[in-house]
Amino acid sequence: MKKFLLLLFSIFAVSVANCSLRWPHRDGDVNGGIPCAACVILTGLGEQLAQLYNETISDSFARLCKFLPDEGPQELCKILVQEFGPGIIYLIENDETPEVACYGVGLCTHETTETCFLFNAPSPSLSVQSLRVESAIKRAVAVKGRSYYDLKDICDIPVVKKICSLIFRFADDHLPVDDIDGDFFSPMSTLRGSYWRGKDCNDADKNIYPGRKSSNDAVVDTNCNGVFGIDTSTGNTYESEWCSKTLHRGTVILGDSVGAHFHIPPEFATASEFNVPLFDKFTMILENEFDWPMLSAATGHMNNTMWKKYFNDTTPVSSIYLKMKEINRCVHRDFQNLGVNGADSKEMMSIVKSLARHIDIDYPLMVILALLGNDVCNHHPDIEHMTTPEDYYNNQLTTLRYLDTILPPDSVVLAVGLVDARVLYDSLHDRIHPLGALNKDVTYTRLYDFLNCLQVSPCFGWMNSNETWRNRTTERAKELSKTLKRLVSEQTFENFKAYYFDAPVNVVIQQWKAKGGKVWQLIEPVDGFHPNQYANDQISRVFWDMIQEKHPEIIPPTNPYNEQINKRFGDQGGY
Ligand SMILES: *[C@@H]1O[C@H](CO)[C@@H](O)[C@H](O)[C@H]1NC(C)=O
Ligand SMILES: *[C@@H]1O[C@H](CO)[C@@H](O)[C@H](O)[C@H]1NC(C)=O
Ligand SMILES: *[C@@H]1O[C@H](CO)[C@@H](O)[C@H](O)[C@H]1NC(C)=O
Ligand SMILES: *[C@@H]1O[C@H](CO)[C@@H](O)[C@H](O)[C@H]1NC(C)=O
Ligand SMILES: *[C@@H]1O[C@H](CO)[C@@H](O)[C@H](O)[C@H]1NC(C)=O
Ligand SMILES: *[C@@H]1O[C@H](CO)[C@@H](O)[C@H](O)[C@H]1NC(C)=O
Ligand SMILES: [Ca+2]
Ligand SMILES: [Ca+2]
Ligand SMILES: [Ca+2]
Repeated sequence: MKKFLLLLFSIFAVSVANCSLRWPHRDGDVNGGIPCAACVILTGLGEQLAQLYNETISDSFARLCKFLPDEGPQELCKILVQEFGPGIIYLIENDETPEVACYGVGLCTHETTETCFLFNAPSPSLSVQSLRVESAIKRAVAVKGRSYYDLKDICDIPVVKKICSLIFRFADDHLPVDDIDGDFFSPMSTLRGSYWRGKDCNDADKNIYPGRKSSNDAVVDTNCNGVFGIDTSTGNTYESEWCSKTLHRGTVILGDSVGAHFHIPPEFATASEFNVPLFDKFTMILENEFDWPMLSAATGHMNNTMWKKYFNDTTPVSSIYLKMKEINRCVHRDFQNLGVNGADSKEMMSIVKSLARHIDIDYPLMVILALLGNDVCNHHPDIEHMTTPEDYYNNQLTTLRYLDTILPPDSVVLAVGLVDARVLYDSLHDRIHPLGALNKDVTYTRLYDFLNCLQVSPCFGWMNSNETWRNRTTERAKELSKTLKRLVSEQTFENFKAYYFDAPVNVVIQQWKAKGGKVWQLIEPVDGFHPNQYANDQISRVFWDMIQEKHPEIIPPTNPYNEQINKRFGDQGGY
């Protein structure tokens, strides 16, 4: 999944990261890996633009760069076109395919006997194919007069260096980048700021942040929930009158890209939709790691009116956090989304350290621990490399033991099992991917095979045309879910009670099918993998129902003062 994310970075921002981030340092990728995938997809989109605007491929590459935001991404795009353009343009103009052109300039390579194809099928004969590639390499070098840049050093290009360091900063520690007082909460929205964790209402004081226990707040709102001041009719503070008598539980998700709500607007992969305004929020999207936690099933708290062009804006946003706030308005802003793209049980042991909570001075939490599939997805291509039940048990136990050292007493942890993602292939394989919208050439099966050929797929086992693999992946996922259920039943913790839940995604899909819906309607079209906005809304509703039905004791009592709080404090400072 990390690799897949880098692929996106390289495609959309063309803001390619170095190497310590595993790119293009090819650990595991073959045949050119991410640079090859990025080259083929971008060249294919360039070709589509040329077709749409009846222009040369050289003009459409220039057009492509101009769509990107001015700063880094556009510069980098131009540098890459300068470096690789001559060969690619020459080959495309001489009727080669994007794939062959990318082999020609050395971005795709042959580490296996396979040649990786996306838009066009390879020649049926292996030897014809390799002659074609060899000739492309010779011609590309001839037209440039020298061999092509080895992308290994891309972060050494000055304009790229800045982008690289930005990516390193947030890709590794998952903490807000703008956080002056160091309390792990931020007044800024992106870069793990208030879209991810409730906004810091005072970034100059580390004793003021969401979730802090407070029975005072006479003058200052120390927990950023928008409730403060003195009720002159009684002489008491509003916090003590309206908030201190009802159990307060904040909402946290420890999760993966599904928890963080990964979403690439399909327009980004559709040449006919490209225009400058489409990319105007591009920097924000990058700074959010292509995630939309503020619209997610766990911690969503905004509507998508603001991002109309990136979503179907008729789709509602609901979330577990919003339900918790409906019950008790005092929990306003007390949420943290620690979803990390690609996270599995091993990575979670360190991600959990970015949770902001003080065992003595903060309110209890409801923590959702939901790692839905990376333990069976991350590791290609051998079943031996999926997380074993033993490792999974120990990893998850380590995370829970750590939580026990920081969660205030009276917290709860909802441990969620893995999904069965075989539905992805079943419902998508013969559908057309947005990259193929223009010429009806790229099906999901093609895309899956292409990403697997380069070993950069977010999930080798499930996004696979081989049913044996899909079944094996599901088998292991079921074993791991069982393991988690067992763990929760046989371990006890000091400060919280743990509960096991089956993944609500599975239930959402069953219900949708029962209503006559098609599964693809719930899936992100570009990655063909994640639940979309509509599904996120359903997930939060279904999960809430599951909690109410199976363990109603998890849900705190309703605050009888909600209406008064609403009347006096309105939106409580918003988000
Ligand atoms: C890029 O990778 C190389 C080797 O992997 C490393 O020495 C260098 O410091 C990295 N550059 C950045 C900006 O991290
Ligand atoms: C495309 O452009 C070429 C030359 O610029 C012109 O001859 C041709 O008629 C154009 N085709 C279409 C469909 O506009
Ligand atoms: C969406 O949020 C904005 C700002 O918070 C608000 O003004 C608007 O009414 C909301 N739209 C819908 C449809 O709820
Ligand atoms: C948006 O979603 C609604 C219902 O969720 C659906 O009826 C409609 O067709 C969707 N619109 C687009 C453009 O996908
Ligand atoms: C599917 O994968 C399995 C395991 O690698 C392999 O044994 C089998 O031959 C493959 N089936 C097809 C149809 O390629
Ligand atoms: C995969 O699993 C399904 C359902 O469990 C089963 O019907 C099918 O035969 C299995 N296929 C293979 C190749 O194992
Ligand atoms: Ca802060
Ligand atoms: Ca603060
Ligand atoms: Ca307060």
